Amino acid sequence: MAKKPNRSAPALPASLSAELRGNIAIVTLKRPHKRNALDDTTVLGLQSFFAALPKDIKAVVLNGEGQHFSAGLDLTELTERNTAEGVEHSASWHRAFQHIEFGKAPVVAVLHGAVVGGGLELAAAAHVRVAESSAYYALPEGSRGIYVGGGGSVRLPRLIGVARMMDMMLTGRTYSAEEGLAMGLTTYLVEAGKGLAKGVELAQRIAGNTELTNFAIMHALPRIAEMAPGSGFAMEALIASIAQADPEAKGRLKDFLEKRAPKVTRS
Ligand code: 1HE
Repeated sequence: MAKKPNRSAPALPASLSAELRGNIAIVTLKRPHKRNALDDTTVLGLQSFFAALPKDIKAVVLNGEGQHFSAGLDLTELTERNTAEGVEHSASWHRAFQHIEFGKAPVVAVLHGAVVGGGLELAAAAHVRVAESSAYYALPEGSRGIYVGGGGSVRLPRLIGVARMMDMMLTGRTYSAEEGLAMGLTTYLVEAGKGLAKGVELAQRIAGNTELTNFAIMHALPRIAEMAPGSGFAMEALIASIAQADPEAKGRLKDFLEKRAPKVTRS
């Protein structure tokens, strides 16, 4: 285990690093020699980190060292598993990625190079995806004789639809960062080398929201989106009323009405 980054962040394996910068954390996949392929240690490390985020961290940036964000599952670990072990392995990814998607703070993934297989599943668990122009998306599982196991069947169809995911898996089709914009994989497209700065800028903006609003957006919105309209409207009304009763929200609304808060402008 590597030493702790600082403050009260959990200890991480050598394949991950974390920097705590004010109220945001920057987590980096650090296996560039293996193209940031996700082995069990790294997946468990991600789970530990996101499960025990220091209390004052309000947003996280997730990126990868080297030429690629992630080559997906570490295929060397796959060969020895029997069926029961395979189920547990997939479940371990589900647990880890749940801590990202439904954790304590929104996550901005910064993508470049290969974002493939389990790497794309990891990116799909983030809340915002910044893609440098070099990024490309693929699901090579079909050609490898395997199947997504990191929650891809659940998360990716919500982003790109079942038909597109089927095509990616069946034919091995790849999409560029730019094509990903129209599809919903890329949230922001930036030039090569500009991803981390953009990711940090967005994370800082997210960290400036109230905790209650960020919680509602992360935890309630995806669930409400799946509800039947009747239940969804009722749930939305309840959450809206809880949010606006927060003294922090009241203060912010007052600030706007008394001309202390910025207007919404198109920059
Ligand atoms: C790996 C892996 C890996 C690289 N597992 N070792 N993922 C894939 O099918 C993608 C497989 N990887 C690639 O297609 C390419 O490596 C890349 C396009 C990502 C990068 O190419 P390149 O030319 O920069 O690197 P490389 O020479 O292919 O790889 C460098 C080393 O990383 C090499 O090891 P070395 O010991 O020969 O130096 C590679 O073997 C190693 N490497 N990718 C293990 N994935 C929860 S289920 C999810 C299911 C999936 O994710 S399936 C998709 C798996």
